Amino acid sequence: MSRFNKLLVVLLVAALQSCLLEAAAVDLERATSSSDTTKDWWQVAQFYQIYPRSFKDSDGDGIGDLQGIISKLDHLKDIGVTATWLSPIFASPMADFGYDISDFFDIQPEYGTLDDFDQLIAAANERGLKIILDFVPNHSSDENIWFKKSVKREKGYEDYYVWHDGYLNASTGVREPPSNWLQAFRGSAWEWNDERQQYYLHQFAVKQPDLNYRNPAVVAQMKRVLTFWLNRGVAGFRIDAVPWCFEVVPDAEGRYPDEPLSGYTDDPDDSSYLKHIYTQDQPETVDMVYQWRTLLDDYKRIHGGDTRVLMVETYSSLDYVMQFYGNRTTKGAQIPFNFQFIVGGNGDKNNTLLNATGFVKIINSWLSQMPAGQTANWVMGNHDQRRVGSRYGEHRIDTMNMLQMFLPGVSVTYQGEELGMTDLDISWADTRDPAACNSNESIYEQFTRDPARTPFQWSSEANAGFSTNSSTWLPINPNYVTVNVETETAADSSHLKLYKQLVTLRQTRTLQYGSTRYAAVNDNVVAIKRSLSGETSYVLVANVLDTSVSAVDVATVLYATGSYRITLANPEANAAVGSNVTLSSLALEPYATLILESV
Ligand SMILES: *[C@@H]1O[C@H](CO)[C@@H](O)[C@H](O)[C@H]1NC(C)=O
Ligand SMILES: *[C@@H]1O[C@H](CO)[C@@H](O)[C@H](O)[C@H]1NC(C)=O
Ligand SMILES: *[C@@H]1O[C@H](CO)[C@@H](O)[C@H](O)[C@H]1NC(C)=O
Ligand SMILES: *[C@@H]1O[C@H](CO)[C@@H](O)[C@H](O)[C@H]1NC(C)=O
Ligand SMILES: *[C@@H]1O[C@H](CO)[C@@H](O)[C@H](O)[C@H]1NC(C)=O
Ligand SMILES: *[C@@H]1O[C@H](CO)[C@@H](O)[C@H](O)[C@H]1NC(C)=O
Ligand SMILES: *[C@@H]1O[C@H](CO)[C@@H](O)[C@H](O)[C@H]1NC(C)=O
Ligand SMILES: CC(=O)N[C@H]1CO[C@H](CO)[C@@H](O)[C@@H]1O
Ligand SMILES: [Ca+2]
Ligand SMILES: [Ca+2]
Repeated sequence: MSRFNKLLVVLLVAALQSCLLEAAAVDLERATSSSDTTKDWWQVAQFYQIYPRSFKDSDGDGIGDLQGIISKLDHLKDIGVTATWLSPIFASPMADFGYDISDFFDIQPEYGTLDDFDQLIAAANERGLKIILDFVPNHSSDENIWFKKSVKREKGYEDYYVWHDGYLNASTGVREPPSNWLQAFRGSAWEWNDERQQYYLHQFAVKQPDLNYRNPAVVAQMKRVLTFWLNRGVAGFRIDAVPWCFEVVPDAEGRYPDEPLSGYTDDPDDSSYLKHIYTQDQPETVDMVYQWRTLLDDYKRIHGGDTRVLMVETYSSLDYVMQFYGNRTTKGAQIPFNFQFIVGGNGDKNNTLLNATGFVKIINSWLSQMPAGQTANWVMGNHDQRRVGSRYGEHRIDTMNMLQMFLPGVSVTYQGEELGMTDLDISWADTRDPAACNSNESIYEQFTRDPARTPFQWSSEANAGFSTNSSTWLPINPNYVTVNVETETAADSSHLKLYKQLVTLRQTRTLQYGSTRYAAVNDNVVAIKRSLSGETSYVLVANVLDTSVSAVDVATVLYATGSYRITLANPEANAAVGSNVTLSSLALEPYATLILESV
């Protein structure tokens, strides 16, 4: 590589309405010589996460399935999606809805068969859509044959999982777990197994024993899993729960060290009670991801076809996350998920009051720390988080889609966000998520992930067109009568219509290759410019607060000269698409977001 991205940070001081505000304008400049004008498919892809259980039910059992997905591929194509990643569809007792895999080489019967999967790949290929699978490396189900063999200490499987005797407490005579480690879903991470007479480690639910990555046979086995699905035509993998893969090596006496208290909570069962310095973010985990990338690249070299991608799920600190991109000598994942819009701001639950400075901090955190030559990505939500409309406020649903599509790099949509689906409060009786079920009726709402997992809303017909069965695995959000694909497609303006326009806009050369400049103009207004020599420039202005603003100058911070007109607007803006604007003096209604183009 003879060129590197040049990062230029400019600090401006702007005097606004009698108070002095500091606004950071950041310019991300790309060299755009001729050899830099082609991008690989994934760099300009519109990714879409399908949560199969809630996408489309084809056989009336109230649960989404592969034939359901096949029947809706035309919809994905219609809205401009080019690649989709599926949450796990592998054989599983469903203790953690597919994140507990009993057979990594087979499909969960309620979702379909390997034949259905082959049909899905063929039908997707016909439409130019790529299918990416969720790879869950950290653990298997306790019903996996590997675990059963390990329990019996069968030859070759003795050390497939992380086993330990624990310790006999001399004063009480009671056996105690090897360390104070906690599982993600409340309580000890160690479970006693009567048959083997040892504890096993499970960083997630009891039914999700951790595989032992210090055993080369496990490493090789998991590579076989990847190759098996590559042979069936997948375009890559999204890797689940990466930070948990490796734990610290035990000391010479075989002891695992206790983790220190975090001070975040007094609840000793809550995983955030401890600082996870020995059970997460170990350096060996990064190297493992590099090895998986090598496997994908080797596969392409041998078998041809398009680049296979790796997407990495990790909520770790940014400097650790950035390591997954690779280092100077070794390639890593193309897409370490950028969760800054989830973990940044005021945290993962409620960003409804976040101001323009907060938004720009989030944007800047990724772009300023991303290594040179890499591609950014923007993930607003997923099946573990509250819906975007519930976290950022319903008035900002379009704004968030506009930001996601306008910012440089890969865009990832969680199913339903294109419709503006919102959280549904789920009663304790209807609660299914183990993270909530392991707690109790008075506190489960803090832990539940069910509200963002309700069935997809296809139409205003019975059961939202999701299923013919009126009893679905999670209840359907009653707002489906207006928030659904059919109604939003027919409407003059809707979240879905705007989403489709954004997908189209994203295909312009400016948005694919252009440089980016962004700033908080004042507490209310985020301004972003995308420009490319010889092409139309675009400017996004978003009033992210519930107060109106007038006479806002975005021209100065963006170095934007010339005339602009409105090309897209959310309904919160009282704006006529096609009309001219004066960048040096804009008026914006509460929550108004505009995309402008140079004329
Ligand atoms: C409808 O779904 C429920 C579970 O939600 C299931 O028990 C029932 O068998 C389903 N009905 C049919 C006809 O499959
Ligand atoms: C042994 O048990 C006692 C009583 O529950 C407890 O206070 C003590 O910390 C335990 N010792 C160890 C080494 O865990
Ligand atoms: C890059 O990562 C590889 C694999 O983990 C490691 O062997 C190598 O030393 C690293 N190189 C640099 C320059 O950090
Ligand atoms: C988020 O916070 C705002 C302002 O405090 C409040 O009005 C809103 O109800 C909260 N939303 C949720 C989902 O907690
Ligand atoms: C805007 O957000 C920033 C960062 O989140 C915060 O420090 C500042 O106090 C906020 N400004 C106002 C007026 O609330
Ligand atoms: C629920 O769990 C919390 C935290 O462990 C506890 O304080 C509370 O008493 C429990 N409530 C019920 C109804 O069990
Ligand atoms: C908008 O601006 C362009 C370029 O300055 C100009 O040609 C056009 O007439 C203007 N349109 C309106 C409606 O003012
Ligand atoms: C976003 C995501 O996929 N989270 C998953 C992380 O891993 C655990 C355990 O496999 C799952 O429960 C989460 O759903
Ligand atoms: Ca079904
Ligand atoms: Ca592990």
